[in-house]
Amino acid sequence: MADHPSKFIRTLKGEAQSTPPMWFMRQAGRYLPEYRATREQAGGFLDLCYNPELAAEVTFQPIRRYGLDAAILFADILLIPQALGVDVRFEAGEGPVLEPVRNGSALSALGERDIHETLSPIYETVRLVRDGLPKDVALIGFAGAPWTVATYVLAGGGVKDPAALRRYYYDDPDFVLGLIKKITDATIDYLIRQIDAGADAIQLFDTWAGGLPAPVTRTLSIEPMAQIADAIKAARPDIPVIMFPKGGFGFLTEYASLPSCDAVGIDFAAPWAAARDTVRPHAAVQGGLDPLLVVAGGAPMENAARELVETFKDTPYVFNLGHGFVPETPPENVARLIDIVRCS
Ligand code: 1CP
Repeated sequence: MADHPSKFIRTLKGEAQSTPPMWFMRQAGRYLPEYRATREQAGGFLDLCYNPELAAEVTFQPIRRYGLDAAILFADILLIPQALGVDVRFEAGEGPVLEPVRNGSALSALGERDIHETLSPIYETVRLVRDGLPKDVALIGFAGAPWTVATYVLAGGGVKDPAALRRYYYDDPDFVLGLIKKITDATIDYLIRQIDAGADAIQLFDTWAGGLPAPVTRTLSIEPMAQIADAIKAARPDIPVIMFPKGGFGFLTEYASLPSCDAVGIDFAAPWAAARDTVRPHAAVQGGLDPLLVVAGGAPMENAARELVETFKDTPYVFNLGHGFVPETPPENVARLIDIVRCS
């Protein structure tokens, strides 16, 4: 697909660019005043996710403001457990609260209902966004990787040390693998529907891939992500898959070498030149900039951005952060960052 209208998609397929394509994790979100206004209009965070017109609106906001190379569907990784029947709430200022699943009977109750009954508004958002975007701006669909989603389901919300939840796997591997399998199967169906509604690429977020012993990393992070990517490639072979295993630096070659992995997202702790040398020639690279540099702005941000572009010069590289924007990010620093990348 060397002739794809999107430079971002061509890069994921292995083409180096003179200026890297660019988008940002959490590019729609609380740092933007227009997002805060639309979220207010929607009611709660989940009301926003399930309202196709408003979710499409917040997906467009950073594209309108900055003219990026890709939009990312506005939704959340916790919609999958909700569609499987887990009670999910977002308390103001507190983050997600879930009804934990910790035993076989709670596990067997998951997925009794058709997940698409819950998720159909998301497919409508994808259609609205794809219809409204210029052809050269790609639309990224996404889901959480099964291990990251499982950490929220096991803990009943976000926790300080998600890697410690591996003890559930040591206590009862069949239970945890059963949970991972339900999440994996639902995620495959969900992502194929996103693609059919218009998503041009898929990103899997494994935010809590770090800090696990190597065999556990392979079993709980790499294998389920590989299964999802393989299933996507089997069903929709043209769609690139990006894997973002945050904290998984020691395993970048393993993720990158998976036959269905087109690109690997690197987090802000990854050493850039080493990431370039290990991931290439297996896959394209995305990301790496510390999101807190964009809070700071000025010379530290500008010098780091130039150095990042220079490190990945002449390789297929997508400019992005090493994790999402934080709410205190000044939007004008984002505009300056974009200028720096375009002029470097
Ligand atoms: O208050 C608000 O308005 C909600 C803040 C917010 C936003 C903007 C949440 C709650 N989710 C989102 C959107 C979101 N989440 C996107 C949309 C697109 C974009 O990037 O612009 C995406 C891709 C996600 C993915 C997501 N949700 C992840 C993986 C990526 C990451 O940031 O690590 C995770 C871990 C979540 C869970 C989640 N969603 C929201 C919160 C507060 C949390 C918990 C985070 C934690 O435990 O630290």
